[in-house]
Amino acid sequence: MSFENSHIVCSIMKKIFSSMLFLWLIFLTLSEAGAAPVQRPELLTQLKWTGTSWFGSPIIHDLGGGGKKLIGTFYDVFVWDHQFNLLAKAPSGSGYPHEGRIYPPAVCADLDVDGIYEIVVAGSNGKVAAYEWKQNTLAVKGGWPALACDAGQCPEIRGLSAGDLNGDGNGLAVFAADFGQTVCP
Ligand SMILES: [Ca+2]
Ligand SMILES: [Ca+2]
Repeated sequence: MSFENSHIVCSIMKKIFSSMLFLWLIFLTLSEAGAAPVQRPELLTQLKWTGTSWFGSPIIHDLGGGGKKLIGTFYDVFVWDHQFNLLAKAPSGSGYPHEGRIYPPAVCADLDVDGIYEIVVAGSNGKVAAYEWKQNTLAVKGGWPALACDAGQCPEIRGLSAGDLNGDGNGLAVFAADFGQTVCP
């Protein structure tokens, strides 16, 4: 390699090295900025005898007022107050609005914008139940449970969501999914 070529290669190497150094410094700066101290977790309580938890994340919501509440969906639906006192329970079973395990995360929203919040859960046999939070307890909403069945099959529901389908800001539609297809109750 001639001296001139060697000089060009060296110059390119220097540029690459200085670019990498610059990126590394940006990375270090961002890492430092994002390394704020995190509060140590504190065990507040241990809730027992709820049954197995599947994929229903706990929900913290005021359900329209009266302080924050903790909502748990396992087989039964539980609502605790902020001090973990049980306020209400909606049981699971063939004679109830929902049955079997509650596999997907629940929907917690005011579906029809009437000021009353609903907790929507899905279980076995295609059942999707909406419970209203009224007078400090859970009451099944009129017209529910809905059945999310398709081609005569009513499977366990594995996915649940809600959205304002037509974008008019008024009301949410609930969507349920089983093994690979979306079925609307
Ligand atoms: Ca409502
Ligand atoms: Ca709408």
